[in-house]
Amino acid sequence: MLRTSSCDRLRLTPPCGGTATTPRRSESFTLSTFRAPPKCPGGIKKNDELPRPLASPSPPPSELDLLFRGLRAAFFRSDHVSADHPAAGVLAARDSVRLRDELIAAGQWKAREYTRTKLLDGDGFMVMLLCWAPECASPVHAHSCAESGIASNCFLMVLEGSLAETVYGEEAILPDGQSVDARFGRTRIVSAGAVAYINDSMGIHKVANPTNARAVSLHVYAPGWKRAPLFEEMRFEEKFPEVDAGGAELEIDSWGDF
Ligand code: CSS
Ligand code: FE2
Repeated sequence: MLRTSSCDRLRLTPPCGGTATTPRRSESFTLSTFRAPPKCPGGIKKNDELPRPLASPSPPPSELDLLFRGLRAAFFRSDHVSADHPAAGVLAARDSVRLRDELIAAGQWKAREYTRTKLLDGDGFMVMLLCWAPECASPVHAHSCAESGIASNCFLMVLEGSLAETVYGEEAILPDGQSVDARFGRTRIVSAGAVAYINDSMGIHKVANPTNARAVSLHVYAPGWKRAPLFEEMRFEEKFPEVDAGGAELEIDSWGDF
């Protein structure tokens, strides 16, 4: 006759949905391996299924994750960058409102200036967040790196507010090669959600926030650069209310305090 201990009695209680089994002698007193049956508040009928552990759903990727993944894939596919590069489609497919919400805390703000925050140093590209105080402007600049001479491309997506982009073609560049005639500038407004693109073969540009509200933009430079060549804007007649810029050469690690 088998001696019954309290342990045996526990083990002989059917676990939720399970059936009682006669313990084999070798394991019947093995306290260290005993596991209490799960609690079954509603009572368990014989053939009920054991409750399945809840699957923990992985959170959906952030808009920024999707952007970074898309850009990595786009630049892996092609390093021949133009307005039609797959990166343009990747940017256009992203939700600018969600991106803005995810990124706004990363931005830096300075009165009457714009700031740059590097978000990603990718392979063949760089992503920056630019925060534009009301009424500030970049200098007129090209997108080849002044240090390496390597031509870069700029995709710009406005996430908040709107920006005015003024493009200068070759005809605007004055004989000194370092200044432009402001009268030749073509300005357009880039509103939240819109994407603009430029490279040096299309012209050089300046970007401004001429409004009295702040603006935020996301820039993809391909490839990244260290210092951009600057041009002085010569005003021979007043065409627009002046939101002017000048100053030192534009360096990637400094803010646009022009
Ligand atoms: N490249 C400019 C902004 S307009 S593309 C800058 O970083 O200051
Ligand atoms: Fe630019």
